[in-house]
Amino acid sequence: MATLHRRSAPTGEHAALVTGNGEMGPQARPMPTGYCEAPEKLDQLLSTLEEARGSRLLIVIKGHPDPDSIASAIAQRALARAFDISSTIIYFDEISHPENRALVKSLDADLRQFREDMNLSDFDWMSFVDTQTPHLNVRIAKPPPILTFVDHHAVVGGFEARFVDIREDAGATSSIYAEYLEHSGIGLRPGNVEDVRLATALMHGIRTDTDQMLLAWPIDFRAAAYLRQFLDVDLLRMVSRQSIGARTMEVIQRALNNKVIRGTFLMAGVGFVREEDRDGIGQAADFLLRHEGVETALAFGIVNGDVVDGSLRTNSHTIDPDAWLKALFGADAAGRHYGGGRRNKGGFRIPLGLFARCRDRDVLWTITKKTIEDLVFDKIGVDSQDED
Ligand SMILES: [Mn+2]
Repeated sequence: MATLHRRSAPTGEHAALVTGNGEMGPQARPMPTGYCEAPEKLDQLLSTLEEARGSRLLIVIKGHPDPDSIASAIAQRALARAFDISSTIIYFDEISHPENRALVKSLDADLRQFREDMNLSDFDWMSFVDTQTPHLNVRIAKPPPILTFVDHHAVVGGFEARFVDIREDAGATSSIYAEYLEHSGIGLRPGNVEDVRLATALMHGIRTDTDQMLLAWPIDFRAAAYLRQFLDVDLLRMVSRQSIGARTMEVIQRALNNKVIRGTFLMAGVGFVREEDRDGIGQAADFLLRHEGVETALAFGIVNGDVVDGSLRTNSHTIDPDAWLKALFGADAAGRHYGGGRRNKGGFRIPLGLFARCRDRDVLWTITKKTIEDLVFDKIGVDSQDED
């Protein structure tokens, strides 16, 4: 009679790994997942960091910090630290999403928001993580040269950096950083509180950017396999709890009320939205994409009274959000595109300029809504006058 042997008990194992206070159970030992997608990139990165040994590094998060950019920045700091490089992580736009504020707080991540009295020229180098372009949002006399640029978005324009790693077949920048950590020998240490937090942040970044692994690529699964052994599952559960704030709920409600569906395309103008609630537009697009028969959802509004802000989500095989939004909205005089994105999602921001001074908000919204709807419906080839 055959006997079934289990390698380990299916229950209780989770508890044996890492508990909330970072203590390790008896089975914890880093487990190699065995495959490095880009060993040559890793070698280049390590020699680039070696060249910068002992220097001062400014790690830049552009746009509103999100889980992927936050985790990637912390990982970049950890890698740099192994070369005695001291790093400061800086961001410019508010951390608008309550979950992301909770994340930064529970990671004790020491991110600094840019202030006028900071002298960015004091740094020897800059690193950009999870950002499509390597430009600072502020003008400074002498921007430090770029040491590293790591991203998973399609690149925009040319630039110079010592090390560039752009992988469009990665669901998250966090996955690329997990690969560096796993195969560099710098790696994460089981039970080390800071490393456990970093692993948890990277996992959260990957899950967020891949729609909870639904849109994950091989590198994302490999990263998750590596990170799994270091995770603080309680912390991960806490930071990924999906509560929706009252004001976001209101934006979603307006999107539902105003939705217009043409074929498989859904558009929803949400009117005026406060700067701190702008993430509600993206969440509205996420939600509306679940509408039966809809393949692409676009939600937009006027944020802060002066910029048209929109989010596109798609399951369509024929719409590439990055190319689609760039072609639709074009670029400003300096050649910067109003929109961009990656495989399944994208966004755009169009300043209203002089029109932001229009005193009649209803008129301003009507013009904005009409313009965006006409442009989009022209592009997808339907008449916006058609009724549902
Ligand atoms: Mn990302």
